[in-house]
Amino acid sequence: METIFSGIQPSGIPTIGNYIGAMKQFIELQNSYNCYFCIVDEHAITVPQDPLKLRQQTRGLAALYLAVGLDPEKATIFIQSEVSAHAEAAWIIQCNTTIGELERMTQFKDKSQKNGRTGVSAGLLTYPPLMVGDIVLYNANLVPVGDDQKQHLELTRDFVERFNKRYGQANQEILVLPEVKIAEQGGRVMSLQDPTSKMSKSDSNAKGFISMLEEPNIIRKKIKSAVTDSTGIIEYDPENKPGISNLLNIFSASTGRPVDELVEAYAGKGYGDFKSDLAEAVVDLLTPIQERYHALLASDELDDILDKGAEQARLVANKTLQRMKNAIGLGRKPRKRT
Ligand code: ATP
Ligand code: LTN
Repeated sequence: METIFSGIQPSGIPTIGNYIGAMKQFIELQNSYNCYFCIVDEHAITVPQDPLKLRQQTRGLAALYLAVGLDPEKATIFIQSEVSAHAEAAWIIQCNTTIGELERMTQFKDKSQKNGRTGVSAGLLTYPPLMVGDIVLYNANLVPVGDDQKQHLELTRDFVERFNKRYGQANQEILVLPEVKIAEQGGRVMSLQDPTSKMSKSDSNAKGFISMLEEPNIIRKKIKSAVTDSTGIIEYDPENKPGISNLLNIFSASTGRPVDELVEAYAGKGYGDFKSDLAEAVVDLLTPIQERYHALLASDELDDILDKGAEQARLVANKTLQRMKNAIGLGRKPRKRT
């Protein structure tokens, strides 16, 4: 069975963008792959976080993983900082990655442009190696992510090829070369207020995103005020009509109804009707998830699952880390495993 790894940062409450682009794929894939789904809290601290809130969001994200339908019997669910191999591997990877490669990452360019290069943490620049570590430690073959992570996956593949070439013995690869897997539809859910930029949980304008824990009335309000255009015609044309096309994508991903079918069903109808049906579809999608989420947060079950998950993750991650250390000559002598 092939292996999958993916992670979400507890840097806020996940949005329907995270659900459609990432979590929805996780649920489908857990039946046919050996899966590791991580709450990547070490990634979240590349920007300042309030300690209390970070803890709540970390536990909350774990509860959401379960609430959307991830099954701890099928997938290993764990918190990144509870497996120390991640931070160790990231150091080795940083030392085998150039500053030039990291400075080319669009996510770094965007985030550092907003705050000025000297005002952002060094971690914001060196965070892709931490992500590379996440993936290689579990020997992942496939990484399901949203469209915005493509470039980081390319960096991961470049790293693996370079590392294997530099340190591998003849025909013996140290690390597995992973492939990216982008959702066929909904790999890039756009902001409701600016449909040319990605929906983001850390957007300062809360009207731009719908969080997965949003109350029904707020969901209705946000969808009602979503930016569209003045033509009033419901058609799928992301280039010229990004607003309505984004709403069509969200509608389709929330209900499983193909975009074409929705376009046909709403032919001749106005944006008002469309938006109110879409709002109900999103409410129907999120309500049962929210109910399960609240029940899980109040139970002991969650911590037991995460303890077990970290234990399982450590076993695999430590083995790979030891393989990396052995290959590059760290320590007095090669060891079999820790
Ligand atoms: P932030 O918005 O705080 O910068 P983020 O939501 O982009 O963070 P993560 O929480 O790490 O970052 O994202 C987790 C997963 O969700 C990744 O696979 C990412 O590609 C995906 N994702 C995030 N936003 C979207 C979106 N708008 N559409 C589709 N997928 C998304
Ligand atoms: N960098 C990603 C989150 C992330 C991830 C990973 C995704 C961290 N480690 C490993 C897939 C695999 C982000 O910012 N969205």
